[in-house]
Amino acid sequence: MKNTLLLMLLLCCIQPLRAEDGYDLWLRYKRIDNNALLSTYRRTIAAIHIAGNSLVMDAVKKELDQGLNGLLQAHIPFTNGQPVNNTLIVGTTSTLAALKLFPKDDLQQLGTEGFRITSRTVAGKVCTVITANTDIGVLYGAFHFLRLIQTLQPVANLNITSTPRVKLRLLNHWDNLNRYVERGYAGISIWNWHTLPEYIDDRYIDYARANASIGINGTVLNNVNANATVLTAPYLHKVAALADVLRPYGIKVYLSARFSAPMEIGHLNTADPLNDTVRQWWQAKAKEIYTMIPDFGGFLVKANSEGQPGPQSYGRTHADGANMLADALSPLGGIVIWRAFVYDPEANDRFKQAYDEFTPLDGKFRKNVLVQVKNGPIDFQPREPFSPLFGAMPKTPLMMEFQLTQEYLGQGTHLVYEAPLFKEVLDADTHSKGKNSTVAKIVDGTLNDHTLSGIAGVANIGNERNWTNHPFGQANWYALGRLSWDYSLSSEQIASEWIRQTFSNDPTVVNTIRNIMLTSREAVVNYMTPLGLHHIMGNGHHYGPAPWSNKAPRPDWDPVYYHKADAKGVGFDRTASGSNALQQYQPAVRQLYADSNACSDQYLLWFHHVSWQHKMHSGRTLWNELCHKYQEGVDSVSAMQQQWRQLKKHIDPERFHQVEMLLAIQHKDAIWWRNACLLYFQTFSGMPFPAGYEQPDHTLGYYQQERFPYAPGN
Ligand code: GCW
Repeated sequence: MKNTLLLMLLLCCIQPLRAEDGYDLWLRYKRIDNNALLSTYRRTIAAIHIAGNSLVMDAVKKELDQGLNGLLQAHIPFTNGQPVNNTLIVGTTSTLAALKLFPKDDLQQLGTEGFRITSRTVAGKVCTVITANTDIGVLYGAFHFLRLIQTLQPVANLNITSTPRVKLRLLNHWDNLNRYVERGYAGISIWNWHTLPEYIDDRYIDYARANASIGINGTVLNNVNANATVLTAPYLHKVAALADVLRPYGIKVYLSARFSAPMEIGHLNTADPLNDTVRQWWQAKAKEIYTMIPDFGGFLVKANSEGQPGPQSYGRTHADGANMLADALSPLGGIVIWRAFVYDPEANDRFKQAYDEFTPLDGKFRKNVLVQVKNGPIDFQPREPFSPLFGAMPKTPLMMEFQLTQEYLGQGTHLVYEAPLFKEVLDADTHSKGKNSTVAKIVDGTLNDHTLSGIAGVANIGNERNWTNHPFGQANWYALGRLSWDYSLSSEQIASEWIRQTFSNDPTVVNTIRNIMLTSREAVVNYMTPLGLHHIMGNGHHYGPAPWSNKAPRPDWDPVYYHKADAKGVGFDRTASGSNALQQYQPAVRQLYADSNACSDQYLLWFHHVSWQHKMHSGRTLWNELCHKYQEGVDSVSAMQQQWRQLKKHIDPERFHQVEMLLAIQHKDAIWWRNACLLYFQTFSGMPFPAGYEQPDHTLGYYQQERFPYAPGN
């Protein structure tokens, strides 16, 4: 009897690893599994006092309630009166004014979104204060405070001040109105346009919470390959309903605007940006939007790119187009984000196109226009040098566009942690105003004194239960938000935070997963496109390798255009003897890349066509180095698998098994990439695989005849 009782008691105390479906993202708020810390936290937060009434403050209250009750497994009372000892006091500088906590000017530096969290004595009681100039700042502070607890940080003696470095921190959804997501690998769109505006899916609210928790403050709801229907009244009502849900979380909505909308839904016979009727149409449209959505963010525009309409169809420039929309939006407080993703099949090097088209327009855009530039000159490859536009348009605020959805990075089945990629670009020195003119300082506006600044991530979110399909896709969403808020955070720190909140604070779990994450980006570079190869993926779907492809409707959609392999060697000569794209960089940057013997391996084939016998820094020939790198990529994935397996007893079975299966796909794909690419390049190099290397198990012909007509996202 006694034994049975003991056993029952024991069973109650053991917390089994419950199946988790990933829906809660990094906001799981599970009980703190460190008892000593748990009691400390409980002691430090004995009551909560929330000052202020608004939808935002309701969200603050709800989140703290849910978060603290979950993490501390204690019901913490809300108080209204004088603070007692260990009260968490939460409010704005005005709602807390009576407590005379801070000298007035002291908080001005927090601006409209920053926050402060301090431990201090209030009316003789030891308290923790979360404050900001605005309700939204308070919400960000509340999320930060919850993150401290979730990641087991001390919450006594706090003195934290935090403000965002970048003003617009946006997601770009490439979601179509029929819910198909272009380059989406996580199901269909979360926006259920058919049931809006009446039906508000809980997911919209959880989406808002997740974004607010990492500081994302805007979302472009629809694809840049835009459908004008979203600008019609019935759809604007749906957009307004989403705006209402997102507003209490500080998230503004934006729309991708189709440039030819005046013709398609306005029945005009032109969309010429200098035509008065067209201009009036956009002005009226803007007013209509703002009557429904008073805090509407503005328009994102893809124009004269990949078949999209634009001002050039009327002999006008990108600036003419952007300014027309900017003029319609500026009296209402809206902005235009005009994309610089343009390229022309006639040009001799796609690399150069955006720079050639946009730099002459520097200084010609209205004050409420940002030009949004992809991180690299081509298209979201595993590794690209920074786009030469950064540093070349000092009079224009340039917004960064990263891609969270892994179009060229293994899509929904490969584990690739992108923070190191983002950081590599942000930290790159453009030398545009002397040394230390980093891309980050251009993007945050400080280098050229712009007040508008922004970073966008092409969303990897869909209606999959866990949002991103690959559980580790969530980390890229998380990293985008955290880095947009503060790009000085390290990839390691962001990974640790994410792991602790998403999986566990157990040091074995944190260290092992962080290792996996931090090696994953270099792994994908190595097994797909080492040494500066780029864009050699299958046409259209962009999933697997197809370096042999040479039959696309446009030469610049074909891999052979980018690698230029022949009997002499491989790589794209972008020096003075080739396309001279290097000329678009400052001399100090040019110098890094101009000499094929000095250029770092990472960028070698981006800028040079080098012989198969070329001597690499390692002492190997280029051919042997290529073999070595592809193998290294495969080996890294094996190592990732091995490390993951060690976590079996530490991770809930559902997510453990899911990641295990996905890593197996990634490993198989890495081998596929290695074999297909090396067999193909071998037809030019004519050199044998180095001794001891795994030999391909199929012929080149086998890989070439494979077809993937139903690859997702295409
Ligand atoms: O990367 C390419 C994609 C297109 C995308 C385009 C863009 C939305 O293959 O699907 O279109 O870039 O960024 O506009």
